[in-house]
Amino acid sequence: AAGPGIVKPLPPGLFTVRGTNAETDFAAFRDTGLLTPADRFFVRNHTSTPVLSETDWKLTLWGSGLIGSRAVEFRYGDLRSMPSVTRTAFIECAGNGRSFYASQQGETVTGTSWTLGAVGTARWRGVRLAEVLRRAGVASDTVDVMPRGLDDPHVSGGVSLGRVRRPIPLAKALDDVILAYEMNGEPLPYDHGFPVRVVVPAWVGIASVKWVGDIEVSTTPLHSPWNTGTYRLFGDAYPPGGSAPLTRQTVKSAFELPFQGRLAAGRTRLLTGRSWSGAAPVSRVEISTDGGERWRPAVLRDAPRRDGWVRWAAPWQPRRTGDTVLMARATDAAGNTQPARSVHNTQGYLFDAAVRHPVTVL
Ligand code: MTE
Ligand code: MO
Repeated sequence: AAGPGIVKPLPPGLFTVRGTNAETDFAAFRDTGLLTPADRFFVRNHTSTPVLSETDWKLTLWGSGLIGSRAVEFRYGDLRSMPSVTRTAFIECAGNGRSFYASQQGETVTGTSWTLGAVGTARWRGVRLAEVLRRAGVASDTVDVMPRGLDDPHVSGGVSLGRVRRPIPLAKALDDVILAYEMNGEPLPYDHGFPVRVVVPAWVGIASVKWVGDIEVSTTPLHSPWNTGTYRLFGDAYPPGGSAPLTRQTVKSAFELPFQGRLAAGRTRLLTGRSWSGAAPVSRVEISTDGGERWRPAVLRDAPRRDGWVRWAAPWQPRRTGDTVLMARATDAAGNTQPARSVHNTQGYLFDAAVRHPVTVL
């Protein structure tokens, strides 16, 4: 049964709610550690949060890629009794930062108008998808596996696109993908996929299917609206059919401050924020307090980490009163640096430019 959009409380001042989506206000990360508590974690629902029971739940693997094409079922208790893995990873919506295509670059894009808070980092515990596939018996010519959620079919423009589902290439599925049943040491909250969700570290959030109910295993490439019509890059810079389906997230940075925040002149203030990348650990962060004229290094407060974010800080003593623009730009260990402009795509995915963050010095 479908729940009422989002189940958990969304205190004002911590979230901005848009339909069945809730973005964490980045300033709300300021007093959190490396991990994002579940009650501050953003929610992106194409549908509505279903309230499921772990005793009724089962996971069915099926398709041409299973040996003898024989379907195999796993119950919640089966997963719980298998060897577990625990891993810290961010989940981020591919559209995080989308609003800046319009507000910063003057470009038109479609989709939910996120600022930078459609991201969170959690410690996920569950079983490796590779282990579940091994127990089910995967044929050697398998190419794709496609998890599907148990939430209601997604209706877009009056047309049902069916249940949320998106293929994962077998090589990735066997690498670091988790079927998670815990988030930060607790059973998954309803909004984040209870009883079991997929976690695909470093990839666009849509790959991490929540409330997973079945997985198609196939010897031929699989398609769904989430890897054909959306979650690819379309636009002048891309081929007519769009880019390949999106995989890894780009580099981003955000200040733990409200937009249009006010700061006192003459007082030293510790500017704090976070940076993350889907390609490699973030190794360097620079900040500007004059709209990008001059840059200086921020101090990293965490060791560079794969699939997580690093916290950083830089002291600033604003002298002149008036409006100014803060900026942060990160570089990852693969050499990706946030550019001055993000390349436009019509659906506004993978914004990676350094964001202009207006503040007022009083
Ligand atoms: N899985 C299902 N079944 N239904 C959904 O609507 N939304 C996806 C993904 N998994 C979605 C889903 C998208 S677009 C994102 S960004 C992430 O879940 C968000 O995960 P979160 O809500 O736990 O933050
Ligand atoms: Mo998303």
